[in-house]
Amino acid sequence: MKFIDEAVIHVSAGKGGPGCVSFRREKYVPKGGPDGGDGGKGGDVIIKTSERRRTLYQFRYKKHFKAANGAPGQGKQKTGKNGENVVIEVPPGTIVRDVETRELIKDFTEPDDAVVIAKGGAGGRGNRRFVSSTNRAPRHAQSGLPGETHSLQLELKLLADAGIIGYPNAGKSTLISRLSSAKPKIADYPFTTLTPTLGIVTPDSGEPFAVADIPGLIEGAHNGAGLGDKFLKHVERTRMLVHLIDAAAIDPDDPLKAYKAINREIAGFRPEIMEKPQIVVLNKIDLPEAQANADRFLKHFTDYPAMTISAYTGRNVSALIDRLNEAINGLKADD
Ligand SMILES: Nc1nc2c(ncn2[C@@H]2O[C@H](COP(=O)(O)OP(=O)(O)OP(=O)(O)O)[C@@H](O)[C@H]2O)c(=O)[nH]1
Ligand SMILES: [Mg+2]
Repeated sequence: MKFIDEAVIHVSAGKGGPGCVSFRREKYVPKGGPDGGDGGKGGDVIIKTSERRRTLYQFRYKKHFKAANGAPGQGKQKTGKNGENVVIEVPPGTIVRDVETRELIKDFTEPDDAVVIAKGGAGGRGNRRFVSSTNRAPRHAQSGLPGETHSLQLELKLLADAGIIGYPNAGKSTLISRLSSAKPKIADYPFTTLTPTLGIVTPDSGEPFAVADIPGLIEGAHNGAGLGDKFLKHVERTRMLVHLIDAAAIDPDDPLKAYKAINREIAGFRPEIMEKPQIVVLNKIDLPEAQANADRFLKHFTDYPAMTISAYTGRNVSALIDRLNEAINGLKADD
């Protein structure tokens, strides 16, 4: 099961600055020699990996990247300034291809990797470079060379930063449709979602992150019940978990029953998963009885941070985004 994030960007490196035609002017030297400097080199476009980036979401709005042109050469043999480079940050794991030929340009596997993806044009030579035995006062200079331009296809296999687990019908798909622009099917019966849905969440501050809805967990899942352990593997690859619980369906006599059952399934599949950070979210708080049930649940609950929301009305959902954002940012890069 792979989620692919994609973007097309257009990069152009800077043009080289033109060389300069100039002659020395000095007192008492009526005919100074040529002293026109070279143009500066155009800036490069560089792509580098950064652990700060987790998705290609940034390229939804910014698709064009242009490095600065080199400055013209000047008299007194002064070379023009080089154009400034543009550095584009992508998450490790990003693959760069030529849009037209599909040719692989670079597979960024390393966390600190940088490649010049479009080279700036060389600056033109100034007139002093054209002095020869037959031409001591050349009156021409070169113009700068154009920079490279490319249209690039970026691809990234996305891993979800947070996985939403919980019983069928808990509201996982509803929540992901609230958190992101994903539009999974939502319905009032179990096993509506048959494959994980990924949504990109854009918090008020900081990097977007990816949340996946993990379908099909029920009692006995790790032994094959329901959709079985098909998607438990997916849980393993997320960095943290959101355990979503239908607060209206909490058993008043045994409020933690459903919660514990899901945890048993996960622990039965792979106990290490329980060591991942988790936020317990009691959903459907808008329904009658839900608040009273939630109070019963939360009364003695200390396993993980917990909160109540309504994915349906949106109540407290932005607080959940803040908490997820904080938790994910607090994780080390290799978690
Ligand atoms: N009142 C209320 N209903 C909700 C809330 N969240 C989800 N629902 C409803 O609960 C039902 C199930 O929601 P889904 O989002 O499909 O649940 P799911 O966890 O994705 O279910 P599966 O895909 O079957 O595992 C739908 O009828 C939703 O409209 C909520 O906060 N309040
Ligand atoms: Mg669903």
